[in-house]
Amino acid sequence: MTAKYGAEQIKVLEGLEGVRKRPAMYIGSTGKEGLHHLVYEAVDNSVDEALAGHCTLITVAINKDGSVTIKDNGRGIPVDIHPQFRIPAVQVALTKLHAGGKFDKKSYAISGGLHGVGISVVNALSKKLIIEIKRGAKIYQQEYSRGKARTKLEVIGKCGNGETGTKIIFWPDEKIFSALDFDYKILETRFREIAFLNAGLKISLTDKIKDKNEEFFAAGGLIEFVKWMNKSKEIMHKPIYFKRDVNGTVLEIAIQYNAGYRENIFGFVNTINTVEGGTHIFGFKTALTRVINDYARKKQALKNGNLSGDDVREGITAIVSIKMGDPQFEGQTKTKLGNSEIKGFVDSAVTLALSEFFEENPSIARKIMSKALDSAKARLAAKKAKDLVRRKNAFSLGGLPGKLADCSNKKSENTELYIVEGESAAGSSKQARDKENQAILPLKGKILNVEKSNPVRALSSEEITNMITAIGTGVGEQFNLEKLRYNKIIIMCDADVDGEHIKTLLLTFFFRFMPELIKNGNVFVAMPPLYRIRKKKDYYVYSDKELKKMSEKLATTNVTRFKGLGEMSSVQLWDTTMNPRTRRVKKIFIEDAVEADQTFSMLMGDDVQARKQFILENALNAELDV
Ligand code: 0RA
Repeated sequence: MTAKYGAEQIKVLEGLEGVRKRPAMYIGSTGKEGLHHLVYEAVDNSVDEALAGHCTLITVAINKDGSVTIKDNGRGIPVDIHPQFRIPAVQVALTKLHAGGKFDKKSYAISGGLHGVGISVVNALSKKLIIEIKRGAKIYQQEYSRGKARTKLEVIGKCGNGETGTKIIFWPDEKIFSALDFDYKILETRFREIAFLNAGLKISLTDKIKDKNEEFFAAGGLIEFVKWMNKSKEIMHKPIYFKRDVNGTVLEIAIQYNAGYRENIFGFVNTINTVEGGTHIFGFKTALTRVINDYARKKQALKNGNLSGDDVREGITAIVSIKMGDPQFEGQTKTKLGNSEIKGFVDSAVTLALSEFFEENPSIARKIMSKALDSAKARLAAKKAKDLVRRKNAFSLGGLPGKLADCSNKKSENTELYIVEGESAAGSSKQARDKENQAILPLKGKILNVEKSNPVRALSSEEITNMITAIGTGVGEQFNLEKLRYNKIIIMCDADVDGEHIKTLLLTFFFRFMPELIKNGNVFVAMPPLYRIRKKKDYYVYSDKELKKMSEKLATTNVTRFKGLGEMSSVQLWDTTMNPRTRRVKKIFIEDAVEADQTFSMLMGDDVQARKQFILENALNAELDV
């Protein structure tokens, strides 16, 4: 090859050097999440090929040697010489940043991938990558290392003329990643979601280490998705489904109400879960409220006033999926759809389709309407109850709960609210705390299981109203993040079974009533030590694994197990669990919204069999990571 080739190559490689220098900018992190992001990025390219209508099967394998194989039956990445770069097009895709499938806008109108950085990022962050392409009756292969081609693209064999596809095997670079093990469960969740969102696309996942295999396939697409989400709930009707395609923007919606009280609306844009919502969700909610109000008025079931958004969404499970050309993602985690034209598009499409459905299915329409009317009645009753609580609270300090030991700093920036289980622990933590910035709210044992009670009952429970008032944001439609009174909400419970249960009840409350706080990163769990080792000075130990290590290191067996927080002196409590410089706290985040919803329903709901199964499967990693 000539000097020209070399020069182009250098320009290209500079781009990937940037990826290696700042990997987190491209894949979020270099931990477990980032590692799995490599697989998503590669799979997204195959999903794009499916969205374009050319691919029906994607197979993914976790291999014994630490690599992952992603294979599809699409058209195969083009191998002809790229006119500008004078190297095979596939090599451009693998070595040029942002060159994924998207460099050819004519080929792809729609494209997934959260960061959309493409397959070159996977290449840059792999110590080795092999690509194999079947195209034009030939099999091509090329090998890379850390973003650089190690071989030229070679023909290594023949195949049937109609046989096309792309196969990538990559070995993540241990110089980049702190974690190198792929987790079957994490991949499984995402692939199930992709299969539901792309009716007819089959994704096969194999773990050759654990010897596990599963195929994800949903002929019914979103209809199966809502059924799956409602699988442990009492459903009210068969799913409502419609699809609209206007100038290549495709809207698909599935709705199924259940007998519960919760709202479960999940939005997806080009198969990406828009956790922060956006214009598509806004348009959907607006239309839903309007159609149900209009229907109720027409049936003379609603004389005065209106059903609120919360009323019409009680017990709803819905998926709003949009596939579109140029999505603009906004928000903290870039998961909020910003395109303003989408709001009106979804609003009018849903208004038309849903009113038509109601006309044609009066018995379903009636059930949904009655549920919303019931909810409105309960809402009025709850308002009365809340007013009562508020009046009661007005007698305590500035409307704050009497049990709250507030901090003196009134700005929320550096302040923390400790929610503490038990009287004696609350007592020591009040002595231990930094009064300037740390507030203590004691809890009387177990709070109500909000998963099993209706919102009216939940919101009239004293422990729960105390928390809501102390936190300041309100709940539901009135939730306002700007009113948050503390920067960190820290749940502090004993490190025993009861403590775990209370922790789960509290997390369930936050997940159902203030999910925004979790999404915004304000909710934490304190990690009190399990043991103290006395040897000249005191050492605190936070897990059994650590205990083994420490006792070996200190050559000692002089060990005290803490039975509960209340047993610690205020000095010990401060040193181990509350001092921001020395304590450990765990930030709670929602890895996958659909999965988290299922987990909470199952952990706290009525399906005993499912809960048993979950506990059996998860007994070893009993940590609650939502
Ligand atoms: C650009 C153009 C064409 C296919 C692809 C990219 C493609 C990329 C990937 C990545 C993973 N699997 C893929 N499959 C296809 C189409 C070119 C043509 O017209 O045949």
